[in-house]
Amino acid sequence: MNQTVPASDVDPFAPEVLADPYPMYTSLREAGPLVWLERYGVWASARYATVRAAVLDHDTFSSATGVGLADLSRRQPASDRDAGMAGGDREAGWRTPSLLLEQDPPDHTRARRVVGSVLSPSAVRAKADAWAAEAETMVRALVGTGEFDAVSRLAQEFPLRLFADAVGLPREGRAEHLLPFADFAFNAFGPPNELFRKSVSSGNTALPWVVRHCYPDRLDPDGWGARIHALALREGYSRDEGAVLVRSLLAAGIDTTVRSLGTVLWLLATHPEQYAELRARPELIRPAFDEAVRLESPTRMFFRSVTADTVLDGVELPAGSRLLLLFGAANRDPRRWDRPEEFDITRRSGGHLGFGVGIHACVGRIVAYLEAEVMLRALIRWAPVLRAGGPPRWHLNNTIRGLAELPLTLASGEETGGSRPNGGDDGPH
Ligand code: OVM
Repeated sequence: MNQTVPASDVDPFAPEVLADPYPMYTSLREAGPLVWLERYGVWASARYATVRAAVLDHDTFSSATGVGLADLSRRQPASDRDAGMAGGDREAGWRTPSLLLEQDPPDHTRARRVVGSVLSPSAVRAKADAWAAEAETMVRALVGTGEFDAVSRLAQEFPLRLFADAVGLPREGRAEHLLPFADFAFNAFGPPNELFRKSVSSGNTALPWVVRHCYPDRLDPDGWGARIHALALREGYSRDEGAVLVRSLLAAGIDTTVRSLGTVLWLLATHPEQYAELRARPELIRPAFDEAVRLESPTRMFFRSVTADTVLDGVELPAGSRLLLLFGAANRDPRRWDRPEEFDITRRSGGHLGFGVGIHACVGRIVAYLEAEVMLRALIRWAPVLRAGGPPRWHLNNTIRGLAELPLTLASGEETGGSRPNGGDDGPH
C-alpha cells in the first residue's frame, strides 16, 4: 500500500486503559481517522464521522466473522461452530455466533424481525405501569436508610428483576448466573488477556444454567423468551436456534443496563444542579439517560471485518482486515460535540453512538429507556437529594464500561435540610 497511515502500539484492552480510556481515545482521534494498532494487527477508528460511516456501510464492514477481536471464521472449523447449542454440545453454547449481532443480511434481517417484534414499542410500553410501581417500591425502601451500594441495590436490580421477569426466567439462580455470564461474554470480545481468563471459570460455571434457561421448557410461556421461540419457529428457525436468539437477550440485556443505570446515577449524584433541573423538568429523563450513555458509553467498542478492498476517509483498507470501532471515543469527538467531556442533560445527545446506529442498532434500547425512565422518575419523586459518598469503583471488562460499586445516599430532603455536613462526602467531580 502506497500510503502513510498513523500506527500506534496502544493496547485498548490494558487494565489502565480500561480504567480510564479517555487519554487513549484522544490520542487515537488526533492521530487520524484510522490508526493501525500494531499490537493486534487491526485498524481502529476513534472519530465520530468515521465510526458512523463504517457502521452504516454494513455490506463493506461485516459483522458475520464476529464483532470481537477474533475472526470467528478462522478460529474454528465450520462444523464446530454449527454444533453450538445443539444436542450434546449445549455446553459450548456461547461459542455459537449470535444469530443477531454476528450476522449480516439477509440472515440478520430474519433474526432482527423476530427479536424486534418481541421487543416492540407496544410490548415494552405494556410493562410501563407495573415497572413504575416496582421502581417506586425499590426506591422508597432505600430512602433515608443511609449509604448503600447503588450498583447492587439499584442498577442491578432493574435488569435482574424487571427485565428477567419479562423474559420469563425463574427468580432463583438469576443473579449468580446471569451476571458472570454477561461479564464473560463481553470479555470474550477482547483478547485472551488476564481479564478474560479470570472471567472464564465463573462464566463457564454459569453457562449450563443460562443455556438451559434459553429453552421453552424453562421459560414462562407468557414471557418474551417464549415469544421469541414462537416467532422463531414461524421464521423457520430450529429450536436450538430459537434458544440462541433467547441467549442474545440474556447476553446483551443485563450487563449493559446494569452499567448504564449505574453511570447515570453516578453522574446525577455528582452534578446536583443537573439533578435539580431533572426534578423540575422530568421530560429531561430520557435525554439525561442518553447523555450518560453518550458520555460514558457502556458498550465502548465492537469490531467489523472488511469484505472488499475499500477506502474509508482516504485510507485504503484491504479485504479481510479488521476494524475496531470505538463508540466511546466517537461520542466525545470534538469534531461532533461541543464541550464533549461535559455532562449536560440539556444537550441534544440524540445522535450518539452508544446504542450503535443502522441495522445493528441496539434492539433492546427501548427496554433500557424504560428501565431508566421508571428508576429516575421514582428517584426524583422520592429522593430530592442524591449524595455520592466516596469515589466509585469501576468494573473492568474488555467491552463494557461501568461502575462496580457506587456508595450513594438517597434523602427526602427534609432530614438533610441545611444541617447537612459538607465535608468529605461530596464524591468525585
Ligand atoms: C447477542 C449479543 C448482542 C449484543 C451484545 C452481546 C454479549 C450479545 O446477540 O448475543 O453481548
